[in-house]
Amino acid sequence: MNRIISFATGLTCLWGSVGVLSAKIAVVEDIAPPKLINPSFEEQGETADRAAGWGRWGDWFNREEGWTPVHSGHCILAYHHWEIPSAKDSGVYQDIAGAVKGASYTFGIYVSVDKAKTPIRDAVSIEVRLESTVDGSRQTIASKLYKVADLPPDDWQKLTVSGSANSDTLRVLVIVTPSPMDGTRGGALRFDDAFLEPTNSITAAQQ
Ligand SMILES: [Ca+2]
Repeated sequence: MNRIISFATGLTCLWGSVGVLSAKIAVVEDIAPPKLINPSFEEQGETADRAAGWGRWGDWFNREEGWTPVHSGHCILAYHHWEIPSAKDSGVYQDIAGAVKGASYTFGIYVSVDKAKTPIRDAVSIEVRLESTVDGSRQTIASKLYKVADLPPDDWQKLTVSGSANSDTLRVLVIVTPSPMDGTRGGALRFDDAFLEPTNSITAAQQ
């Protein structure tokens, strides 16, 4: 008798777990996914060389209205590698609220490389990164490094990184590491059309 009761109780727990799981999936699907502000860099920030909604650090990572080609609109973010004075990195970022903890997100951006005359003068790498803030501290939840040498010249390439949020906050980042050799840097990087999507929706759309 006890065994029957125990089996019945276990079955109830099992179905209860399935119900909770279904409810969690439904909640993730029902919440509007967080979106980036100004993903095509068309809107200027405090000054014309800054993109509204985006923070930055380091040198020469500017919003440009006159550069071509663009991926869409008429503005891009441009990294002026030939003008970089030191080996310090430069980056741009945006903070997003309304993520679902535990859900996977994909951040991406398009890049077009204006190559230097010789490869040794090119920037070294582009990192795309996702962070979450937990207990007041930022944590890297996913990072992907693209070597500039591996990217073709003057052709838009999609860079992506996917990771699960550790809280309801996300920070998306693009970080460029320049050539270490002062006085020899060349070329530039053009960035346009950043995006942030639930990873599952991207996978489904590609099927
Ligand atoms: Ca644009």
